[in-house]
Amino acid sequence: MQLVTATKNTTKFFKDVMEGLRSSPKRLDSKYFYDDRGDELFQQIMNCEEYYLTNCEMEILQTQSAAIASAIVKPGNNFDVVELGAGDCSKSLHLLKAIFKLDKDFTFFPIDISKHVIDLIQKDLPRQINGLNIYGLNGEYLEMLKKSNQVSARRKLVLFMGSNIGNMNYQQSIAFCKEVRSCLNREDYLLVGFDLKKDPQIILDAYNDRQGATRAFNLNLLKRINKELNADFALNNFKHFPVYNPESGECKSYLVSNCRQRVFIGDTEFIDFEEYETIDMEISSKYSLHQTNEIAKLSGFKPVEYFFDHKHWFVDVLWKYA
Ligand code: AVI
Repeated sequence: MQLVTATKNTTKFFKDVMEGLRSSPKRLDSKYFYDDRGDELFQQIMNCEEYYLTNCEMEILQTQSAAIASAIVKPGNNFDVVELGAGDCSKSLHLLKAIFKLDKDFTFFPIDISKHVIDLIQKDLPRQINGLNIYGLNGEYLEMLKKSNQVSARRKLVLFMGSNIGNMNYQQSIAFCKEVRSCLNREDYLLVGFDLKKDPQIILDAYNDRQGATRAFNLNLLKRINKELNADFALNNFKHFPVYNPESGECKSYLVSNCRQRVFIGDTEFIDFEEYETIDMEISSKYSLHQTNEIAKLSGFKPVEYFFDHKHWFVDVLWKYA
């Protein structure tokens, strides 16, 4: 059974990679960044001085979790917490603790694309919150959110933090939030973490850290393709190149081919690159507060409370099903 799943996942990975590299302009899906090494590199990014997002949101959760919890917990009206893209849970831990103080009965459903991450959460989180019910779900956000509905019919708080929504463009984020809403009910909430527009240089630096962690994170996807799909990307032939457009709020990471080259993927398939041809690796969208309200409205939610860090660089907004 496990073998069947592994083959299916590899086939999907292969299909997505080939489709992305055969399109013009070339692209790869950033959800594939997160193999075991990718998870490690993302941890390194989060510890980089330039990557302010984690610290901003951590400050919000450390200082305002009690307020978030009290907006949601209603005596006698049980609910569960679902986290889309749970990662290491270091931020949500503060909120989970605050909720647990008010209501010990809820189940936490962490959802993550990385199996490694879900295994770690299931092992470590009970040590931090003794008695917490955890039901880990490894897979794609929406598929697993639907699965959580099959497991429990309770009211829900869905967490979509860490600016994960930024890894979509504006239209995609609306479509995604609509899909999330279609899995929810009238009394449900969504807590969304948005990285806000700010000095463009600060944003660009966050995706071009001096340590080279973000560069390694991007190149690691080529390494992963080499390893899992038997490809022969020469990593030195690609340059990490992030750009930020302060008008659209889109920060995009590219890998740029240094030379004309042919890359084999498996024994028979190959992809040709022109000199300076790009691979679009990732989008990290930044928003004004007004735009976050528009996304809420257009996807069927009503913003009920805003939680900012002290610099107002980041916001976790509590939306209610409307
Ligand atoms: C996960 N996501 C919100 C991160 C971001 O900021 O877009 C991923 C990342 N990519 C490069 N650095 C961090």
